[in-house]
Amino acid sequence: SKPPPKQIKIAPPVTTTGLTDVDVRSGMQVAALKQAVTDHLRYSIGHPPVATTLHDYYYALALAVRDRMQHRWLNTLQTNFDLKRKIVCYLSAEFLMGPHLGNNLLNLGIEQEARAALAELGQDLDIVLECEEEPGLGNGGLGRLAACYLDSLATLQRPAVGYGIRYEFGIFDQEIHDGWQAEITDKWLRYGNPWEIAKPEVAHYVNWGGHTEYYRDEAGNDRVRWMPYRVVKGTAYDTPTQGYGVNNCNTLRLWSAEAVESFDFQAFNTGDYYQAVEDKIISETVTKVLYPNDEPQIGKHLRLGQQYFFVSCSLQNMLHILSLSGVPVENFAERYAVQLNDTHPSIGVVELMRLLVDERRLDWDKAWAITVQTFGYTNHTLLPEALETWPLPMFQALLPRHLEIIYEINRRFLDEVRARFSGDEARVARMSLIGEEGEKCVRMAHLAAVGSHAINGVAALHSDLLKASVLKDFYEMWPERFSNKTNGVTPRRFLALANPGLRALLNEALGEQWPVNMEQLHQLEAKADDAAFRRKWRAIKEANKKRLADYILAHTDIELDPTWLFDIQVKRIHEYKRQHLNVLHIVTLYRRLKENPGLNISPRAFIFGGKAAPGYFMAKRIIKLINGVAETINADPDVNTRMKVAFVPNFNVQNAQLIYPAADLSEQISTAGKEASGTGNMKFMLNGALTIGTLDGANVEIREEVGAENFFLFGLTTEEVEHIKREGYHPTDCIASNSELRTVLELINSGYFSRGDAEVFRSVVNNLTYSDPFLVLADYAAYVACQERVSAAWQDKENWTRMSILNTARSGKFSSDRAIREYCDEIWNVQPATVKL
Ligand code: T68
Repeated sequence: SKPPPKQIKIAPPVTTTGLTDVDVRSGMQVAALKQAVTDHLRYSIGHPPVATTLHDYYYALALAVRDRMQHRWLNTLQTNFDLKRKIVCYLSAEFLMGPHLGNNLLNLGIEQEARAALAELGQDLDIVLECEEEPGLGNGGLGRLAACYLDSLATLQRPAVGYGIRYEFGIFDQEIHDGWQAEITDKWLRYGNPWEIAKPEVAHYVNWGGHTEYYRDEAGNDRVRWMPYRVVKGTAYDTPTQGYGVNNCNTLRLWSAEAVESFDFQAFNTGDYYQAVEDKIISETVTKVLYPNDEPQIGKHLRLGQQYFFVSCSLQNMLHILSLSGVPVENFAERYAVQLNDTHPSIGVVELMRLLVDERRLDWDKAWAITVQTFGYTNHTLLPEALETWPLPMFQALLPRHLEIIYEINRRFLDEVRARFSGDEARVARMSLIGEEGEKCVRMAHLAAVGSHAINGVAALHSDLLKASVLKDFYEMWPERFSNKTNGVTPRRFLALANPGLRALLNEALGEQWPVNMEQLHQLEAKADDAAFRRKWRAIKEANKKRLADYILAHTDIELDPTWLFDIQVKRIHEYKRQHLNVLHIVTLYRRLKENPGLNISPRAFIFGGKAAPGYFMAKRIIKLINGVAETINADPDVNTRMKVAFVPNFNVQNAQLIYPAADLSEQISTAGKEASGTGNMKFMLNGALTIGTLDGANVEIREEVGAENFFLFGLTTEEVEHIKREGYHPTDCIASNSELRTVLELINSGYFSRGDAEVFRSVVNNLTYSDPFLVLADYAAYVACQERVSAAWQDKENWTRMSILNTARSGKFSSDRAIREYCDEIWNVQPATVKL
């Protein structure tokens, strides 16, 4: 046998700049970053100088930044393993992360260094940042909330994994053609994704279809075996998520579906090559595309398949890691807190039972205790059309074993209901996991409620309504399970990153801790009375408005004056959000100006943005209406020196960061009781916009925080809405009693805003006239009157600025850090773990 090799010490290679390789991978100074970018340009990308593009610089800097996070990420994983801490697993079908590069530079604290390093290479960081294709793996509020929560979890040093789906195509890109929305597939992976790390060795197998068989095991127990029709493989792609000002770097783990090779081989061997290829295509379809519907549920087979796919991969992954750590499966709930982001992952309740009972052979009661202790459920909507149910035959065909388990959960659960409320069979039918009126279905909200120890709404009003309506019976059964967790947004991305001007002023006034201690913003209240401070505040707002005006000009050819009041409504287009109420006010103002050219109004830019679900007829007409009104008004010299309208195409996280900081007025005008919380309302407030809004969702709490005198309130309350609906609502009465409203509707109906075509908006006007499900006309007069108060208030610049400052000063509650602390303390029981380098 040979002697052991002599230990040789290898000196770290030194580059021409005198830096070591270690510096190039992890150094935070300008020289190290510059060398890292050059190295990545050469070794990771490898274009000759003549072919090097701006995008290459983006990619190289992204890789350099990822190297710096990698270091922190590995230490976080090791620390969590060593400390054996409980981990939050946030299950969400959507994560709307937005561009990574700017945020990661901010959270690592190396923006200036990166800017200088690029400058030395002849590049401008701001232009390089624009090269990033944002991962739009979500529809709107729900997906963005998940992203804000990941930011806060890492920043608050809580061990956490976000589990979701790596859609090959995210939310469609919106283009506006002749005023109509056109949908373009989002090929976000086209030029590669420097932020993800593929983990081909981290893979789990997911079954579909087939049937179940009963057998007796060696110990003589009756057991069930699932004989699937198809198996799909899920592979992990990890994106490190860096906390702000800490070393903690958590994981976003997204699953991608692939064909199982052995299946291909089988077909190969039998000579059926085409069958094998077809199987591969079917398997890969599972994670192909994000469903672009936000509220109404879409009962599609593939959607249920996506949900089960990512949830099964995630739970298998948790069990696998648990056993690697040598922790017995009985302790699952002590090590994992699993949160269901709406009902989309609620099949997890059943899947965990299957994994524990069928595969780990735990007895039912033990498994059920673990399951309920593990899960928490967040509800995001009360709209009946949005509540998820799956037709029984579809469910049975895809998940035959799960249906059996649901029947057993339901049998035991309904026994409990009968024991508590004996003789109340109506209640039993209402609460059942299976809906039996009409076509039989599985009720996912009931499943989530029964399988979770904690159930929460996303704003105080919404949590109350949840207990009084959709989950009333469940509240009566288990009041202790219910709580409120008002949403929050990350002040890092939506204030520090989006509004660098305001960041600098806040740093100067408060020091640099406010992004992680938003209560400090209260110290601004004293500054609201300081005229010099107000001047600075106004200058920042106006620069932000100029920045947005430039963007809008470049993308729409509409020129806006940054000295005007910027009145902004950006969010998904939905009847309950009432963009058309906003339009009715605009047309009202237009007519008033035409009738009375001398009218003294505050000049305003009305700005809209938002996507409509591709199949949502009314929402698409509303986009066309906004653009039609914009075209007419912007071209009319009688009014266009005092009002203009713009629709910003393709509202997404990237342009949102330009939009929120530029707002004077935030439109939050949903029908009371319909918007669960809203989070855009919070992003506007953070950036010093005043709100015009109804008493809906988190508006209620925003108004409480900022004070009634700094909020423009209008409209029916939830109780009034319900009362009117009960009594029978007749929108024609509103029209009959308001001649101005009648004229406005007639003008829209006449084709005035559609180049004479009186057909285009007939459906919108008819809907409002004869049905108006969201009480647009009932709130019209109050809204217009409230807008007059806004106009008057804008005339007093100094007082408007005071109110603007107070909005920012009192926005601390709406930091996602506050929300995440509440989840950690009251639902998850997860403690911080400090990560050292
Ligand atoms: C939103 N919901 C709520 N849903 O509407 C909003 N739905 O009030 C709240 O602030 C936000 O959630 C966060 O709590 C959504 O965004 C969806 O996007 C969605 C997607 C697929 C299916 C159903």
